[in-house]
Amino acid sequence: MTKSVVVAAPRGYCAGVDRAVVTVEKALDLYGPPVYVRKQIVHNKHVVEDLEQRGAVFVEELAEVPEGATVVFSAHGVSPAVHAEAASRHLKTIDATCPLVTKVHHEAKRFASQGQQILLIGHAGHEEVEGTMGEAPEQTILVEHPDDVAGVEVEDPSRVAWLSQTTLSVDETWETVSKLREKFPLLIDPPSDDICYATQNRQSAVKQIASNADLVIVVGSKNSSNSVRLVEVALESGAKAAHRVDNAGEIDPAWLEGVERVGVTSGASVPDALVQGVLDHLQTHGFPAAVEERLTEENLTFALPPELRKDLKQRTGR
Ligand code: 10G
Ligand code: SF4
Repeated sequence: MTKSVVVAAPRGYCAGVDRAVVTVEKALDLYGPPVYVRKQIVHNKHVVEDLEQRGAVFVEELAEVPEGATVVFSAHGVSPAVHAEAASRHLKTIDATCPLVTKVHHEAKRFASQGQQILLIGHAGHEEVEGTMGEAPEQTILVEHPDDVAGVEVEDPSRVAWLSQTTLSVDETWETVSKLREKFPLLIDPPSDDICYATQNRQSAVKQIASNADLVIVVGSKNSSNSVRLVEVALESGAKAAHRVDNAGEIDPAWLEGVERVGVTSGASVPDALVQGVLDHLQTHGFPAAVEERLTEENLTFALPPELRKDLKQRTGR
C-alpha cells in the first residue's frame, strides 16, 4: 500500500479573517484588556480561546458590555440596529466586518432603496445573515435551500433581486439561483459575486484533491459555515470519506484504517498551525510528509478598520 497525503492550497485564513484577528490583537495592545468582542470574532474555537487568554471578552449581546467600553464587531457583520444600540449606550466601536460582507450590505441597501424585494440565499440564524437581513428586514426573504424555492412568494415578480451569504456552497447556490430564475424570470443579479474569492478558492482546491482521496480531513470549527461546506464539497467531489476536526486530537484512529490517500484542508477561520498539527499526526501514524497541491495564489489584504488606524496613528505619531 503506497500512502500519500495531499494538502490543499489555498486553505486557512482569508484576508477578512486575518484583518479581524489582527484588529482584536492591536486593540488589546492599544487600549489594554478587557476589549469586548460582540460574538466570536471568527468562528474558530482556538482563535477565540487564544484571544480570551490575552484579555478579549466575548459577549453575545451589547447589553453585556459596560457603558462607555470598547467593543469590536465580528468579521461576519452586524445590522444597523446593532450600530444604533452601541451608539445609544455610548460604546466605542471598532467594526471588524469583512469589507466583502460590507459590500453585500451595500447591495442590500441599494436594492431596497430601488423598491426591489431581496431573496437572500443563506442559513437562518447565521450572524452574517442576521446582519445582512437587518439592512432591509421588511424587504428581505431568506431562501435556505434549492428546495425552498417552490414555497417563495413575492409581492411583485418584476421587482426581485437575489443576494447571498459569502460562505455558501458555490454549486448549491447556483442551483438555488437557477430555480429562482425559472420562477421569477426578471430576477436581478448582484453586481458581482457575493460568495467571496476565499470561499470559492477553498472549494475549488478541495475538489481537486478530493476526487482521488480515500479520506479528506477538514480543519475547522463546527459553527464555521465555510469549513462545514468544505466537507460537503469533498464528499460531492468523490472523496470516499470526509470529516471535520477542530484539531489533530479529534482524528478518530478508525478513520485511518485501510486508508491510502489522505487529503487535508482547512476553513477560512483556521490558523495554519492546526493544519500542521494534523499533518504531524498523520506522519506519526505511518503516513509520509504531505505534498501541497496549489490551485491559485491569493494576495488580497485589507487595511485595518479606520477607527483603529486613527488611534494607532495617534499613539505612534505615524
Ligand atoms: O464560515 P463562517 O461564515 O461561519 O465564518 P468563519 O468565521 O468560520 O470564517 C470566516 C468567514 C467569515 C468571517 C464570514 S464572511
Ligand atoms: Fe471576507 Fe470571504 Fe473571509 Fe468572509 S470568508 S471574512 S467574506 S474574505
